[in-house]
Amino acid sequence: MHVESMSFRAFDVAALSSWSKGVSDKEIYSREEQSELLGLLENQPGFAEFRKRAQTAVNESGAIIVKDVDTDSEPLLVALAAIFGYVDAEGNGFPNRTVSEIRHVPGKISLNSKDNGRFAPHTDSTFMVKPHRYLIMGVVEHDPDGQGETTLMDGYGVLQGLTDAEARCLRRFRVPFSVDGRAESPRLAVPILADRGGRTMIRYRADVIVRDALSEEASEESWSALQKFERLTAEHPSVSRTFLERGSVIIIDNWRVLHGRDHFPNRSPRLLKRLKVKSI
Ligand SMILES: O=C(O)CCC(=O)C(=O)O
Ligand SMILES: [Fe+2]
Repeated sequence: MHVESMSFRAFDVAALSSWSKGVSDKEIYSREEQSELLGLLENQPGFAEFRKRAQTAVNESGAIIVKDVDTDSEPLLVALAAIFGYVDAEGNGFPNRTVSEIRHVPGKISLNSKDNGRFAPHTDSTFMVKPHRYLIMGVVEHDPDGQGETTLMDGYGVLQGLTDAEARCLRRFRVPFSVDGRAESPRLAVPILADRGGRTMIRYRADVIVRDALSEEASEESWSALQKFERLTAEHPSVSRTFLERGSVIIIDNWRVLHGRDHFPNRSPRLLKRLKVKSI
């Protein structure tokens, strides 16, 4: 898939830095704080066009990359994410935060966000009744050896590989997703495909499916539709790879595009900040 990139350099973000001066980064940014931050961007000349172009590109291709962002500033990341809706702390890290860190925490029992292994293409918030609409990740530090590349896959391309009958099955067959893939954790049994606002919403993350709880009563047809979907996401040729450098922010339509990343070394300084946006 093709991912457009745009520069953020045109904007003077001094107003945002002074907003945050004296305020240390917050765990939760309220709605009021989010609109105040977005308001500071809205005052910038040229911002209306930037916003329009960014929204159009995300709606058309499913993802964009914004370059030259001061990713050290959390308020700026919040303002950028707020273009797309309410920036939600629920379901963003443990404990929940408006801005959550993705970095390797050695010795931690592997939840992928705290791990350095390969992360297969997936959507985020699979365990939520209504998964987040957009996912925003800002690169604070990239891996100096160029490892930990980002992979992106257009889910609509994957759907084209399914027959109508298979797609119908996946709209019915309930798949149990748990928060961390463990059978004893809270889980939600939901279909991989759903209709939301006139379009198909895709929900899929292989490593948190509780395989033992997949209904044995499911029809042969449902099983083979799931297997086909899993094979397509594992091998789909439309996967694109991008190395995101420090200062890049990727904005992803989380109902459509699957994202993942490659393995990176143990002591890598790689650090991303993740924000999740609710649909408006
Ligand atoms: O490390 C990355 O690039 C992506 C991490 C990710 O997809 C996640 O934490 O859900
Ligand atoms: Fe993710």
